[in-house]
Amino acid sequence: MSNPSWKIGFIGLGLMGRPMSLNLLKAGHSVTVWNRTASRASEVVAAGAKLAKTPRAAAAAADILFTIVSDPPALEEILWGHEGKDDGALAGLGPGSVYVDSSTISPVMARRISAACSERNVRFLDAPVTGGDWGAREGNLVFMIGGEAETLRSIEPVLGVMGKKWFHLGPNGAGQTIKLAMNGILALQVDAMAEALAVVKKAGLVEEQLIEVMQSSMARSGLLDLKAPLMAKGEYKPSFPLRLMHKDLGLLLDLANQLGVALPATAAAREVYSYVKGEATEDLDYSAVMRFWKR
Ligand code: NA7
Repeated sequence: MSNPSWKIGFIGLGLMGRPMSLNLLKAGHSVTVWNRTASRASEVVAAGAKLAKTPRAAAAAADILFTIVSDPPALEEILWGHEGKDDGALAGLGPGSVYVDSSTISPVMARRISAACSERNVRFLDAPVTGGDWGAREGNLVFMIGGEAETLRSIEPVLGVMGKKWFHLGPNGAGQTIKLAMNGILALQVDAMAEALAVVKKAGLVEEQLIEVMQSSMARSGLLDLKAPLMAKGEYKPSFPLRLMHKDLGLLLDLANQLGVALPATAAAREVYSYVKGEATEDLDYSAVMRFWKR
């Protein structure tokens, strides 16, 4: 059970942040939220959260601040604020507080945030998550953590409200590195499934039978369980949006480039994700990569 006397700031109430903050409220924490589109905070405010006027105010109200927003530019705006306004979250964080970012961003940015936090005597963890919106609702997320082990230990009870597992993976940036590597595998797996399903369909066979055979083989996986039947049916309600997977593939390719590692399969898959993203008129799950073949 987490200590309900902790004051928590929570920035970013999207598909992931909304259920995560609701779980913190359910556990009895005092939660102050901020979201760019204030109307999307109404469910969380109705559940007992206070609504801050700026990211800075949400940070100032917190012993522990969480952020989970789309991408590096969004986080940059939230942390450093708008020019001349001094409304960024970093300016609000008090000495001794803990800041946890669960967005998926670059490891380089995670280290830049860590340096900015050190200057303010704030302890920072990069803590991206896996588990999708279902995991966020059920409090079943898995956190991949970079930063000081001691800082992680101090917030474990709070993580336990939103997640079932966390891994300490190294210094700041390590959580993001593992997350990007993992998402590279997921993106390739789904892309490979889409290719195979397209062949089976064109051959006049039943797509679901490929899934059934695979689930009886060494290739069986949870991903196949979740995504393949929806891909066969053409149902792509976002659980992990394709636009975010596309962003992560870009971040992974940048990281590999910095490290001097060639990722030819990832580069090819990103082209397919780019195509589907470019054609989409609605928000889609990343399994909609299937649309490249089912046009
Ligand atoms: P969503 O559902 O797209 O939510 C994104 C959140 O980020 C949402 O709160 C947005 O606010 C916020 N956002 C986006 N751009 C900005 C800018 N420029 N400034 C401030 N806030 C912004 O994403 P998920 O919840 O699925 O995923 C979040 C992260 O976890 C992401 O990094 C994934 O890769 C993993 P809005 O409501 O649109 O005003």
